[in-house]
Amino acid sequence: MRVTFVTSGLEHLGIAALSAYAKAQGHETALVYEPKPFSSNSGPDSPFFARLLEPTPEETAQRVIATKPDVIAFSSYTITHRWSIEVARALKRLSPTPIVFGGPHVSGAPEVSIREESIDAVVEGEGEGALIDLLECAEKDRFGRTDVANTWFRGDGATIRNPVRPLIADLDSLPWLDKQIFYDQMPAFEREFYVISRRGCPFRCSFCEYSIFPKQYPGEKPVRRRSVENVITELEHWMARGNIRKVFFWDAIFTLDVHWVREFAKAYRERVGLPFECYTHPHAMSRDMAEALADAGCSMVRVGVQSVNSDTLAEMERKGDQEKVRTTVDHLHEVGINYSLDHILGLPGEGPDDQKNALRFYNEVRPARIVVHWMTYLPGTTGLDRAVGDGILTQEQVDRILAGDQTEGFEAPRLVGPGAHQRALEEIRRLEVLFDLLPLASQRTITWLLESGAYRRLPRGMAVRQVLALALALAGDSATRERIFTILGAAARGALDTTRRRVLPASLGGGEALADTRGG
Ligand code: B12
Ligand code: SF4
Repeated sequence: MRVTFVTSGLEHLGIAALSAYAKAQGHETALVYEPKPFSSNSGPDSPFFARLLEPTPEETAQRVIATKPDVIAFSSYTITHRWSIEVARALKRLSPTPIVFGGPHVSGAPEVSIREESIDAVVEGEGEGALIDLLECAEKDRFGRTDVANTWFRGDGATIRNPVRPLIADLDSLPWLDKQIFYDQMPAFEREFYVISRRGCPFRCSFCEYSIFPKQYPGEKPVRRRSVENVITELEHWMARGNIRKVFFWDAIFTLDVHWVREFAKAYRERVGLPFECYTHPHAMSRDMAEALADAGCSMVRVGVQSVNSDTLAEMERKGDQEKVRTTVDHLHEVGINYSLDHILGLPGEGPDDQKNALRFYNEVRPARIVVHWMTYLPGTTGLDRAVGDGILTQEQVDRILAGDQTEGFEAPRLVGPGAHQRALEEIRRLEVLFDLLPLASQRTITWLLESGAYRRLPRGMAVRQVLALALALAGDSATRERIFTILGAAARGALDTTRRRVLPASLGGGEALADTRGG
């Protein structure tokens, strides 16, 4: 059987995992990847350029059909779900091939997602086993069975929900990710090698996808990790091609087990030796851990801070406080590792004063970068469940989020009404630029901008933030530069491909001819 995956945005490790697994079980795979650089929330977003230079759902559907799939598979994020549905609808107008959806969005809202007529099956949770079962029971225009574990179907009149199968306990038993499926189309992705050494997270922050876990997998152990040998051998294999400049470990928290990290450090330093970046949590960092990371040659650690207000963190069921962050960055500073801090704006109950406190604190600890997100209410999370009761969202807004319709407005700032809330949000938006500026400006400049109120006169908006991000990349370490160049490279390549497909006849490499060469 041949499964064609359809995705947009950046490299997708879940699809690479599923593709490798399907191939190992004797199936064929193809990928239709649309960079969508101007609307993916991951690069230089612009509705004008998106309309001009990005493919329409119909164009993407044509590319999918050209790969001659037996099953079509989408992986949805909340921000990409609407686009995925539009492509799925265009596909159904062209062909009855079964369409299956998986990924974080539908995992968080399976009962709503399966109501969409263009979707034949929705997979929740870990997808390897379910995908293989679905491939094996795929017939010409339908799935022949509806008892596939992890999978939701539309029955006659009622929704069919199947239980989830146990999580894969031994990650070493899985094949390495099929990275080639992305590199064939976007060679720049190989420069920064994305890898995961573990699945799952022990924590349950209410704004995070992992808060769904106890509901979805009651009684299961969430965190599983590959052996050091398995990870290092994979890296050696890819390094031999000579294209990787840097490695990024996307584990939710890389630093959970100091014994594993020590063993990893020795092997990584001796056999890989490339700079790498990873995530930590303030409750998962110690002096020993920082030393082990330094020993391995770690170039940057991303620290999930999110808020410096202990009450907010407690409210979000997130462990940690300002002191834990301080000791974390002290450890990293002492061993000479750069750190970047993740911060969330618009958390429930937080106003401009909380952001000013955060800025004062960040200005003391002086990170190399601050990654700022607005609070997002994601399907299935405990944060979304509570938002209606707490008066933050209306039921109608929740319904739109679950359906993937509120593709932008599911972020906090666009959800509150007029009045004091609106004024507070305006002020937070003015402060936002200081988070981007902080690593580039001196401590005194930031203090002056913040305490004198001069930050209110700074230019702001997405364009300013993007210019600052570019400036930071150019001024910062080579790792950050690599990421920016990869994203810009994806933007250029995506725009070029769409233009070529529209302008050139098939005989000169446009239209369907291009679609054919890029599938598989
Ligand atoms: C690594 C990572 C990234 C990486 C790589 C993306 C990727 N998916 O590989 C990068 C940096 C590119 C990234 C970007 C973003 N991310 Co991210 N990312 C993660 C992270 C930390 C780990 C994902 C991972 O690699 N898991 C391991 C792989 C093997 O598992 P998986 O992708 O979940 O896939 C498995 C199952 O979900 C399922 N499955 C998935 N798809 C399908 C499809 C089918 C057909 C089937 C059958 C099964 C199936 O089977 C897979 C194998 O078991 C998660 C955290 C989390 N809780 O998962 C967030 C997470 C997925 N990201 C998230 C978000 C919001 C984003 C961004 C939108 C952020 C932003 N604003 O820019 C962007 C989206 C960019 C884009 N459009 O491409 C959210 C998604 C929530 C949601 N409901 O949409 C998560 C859940 C974090 C959170 N906030 O809770 N991310
Ligand atoms: S620690 Fe990070 S990955 Fe784990 S639940 Fe909290 S936000 Fe999610």
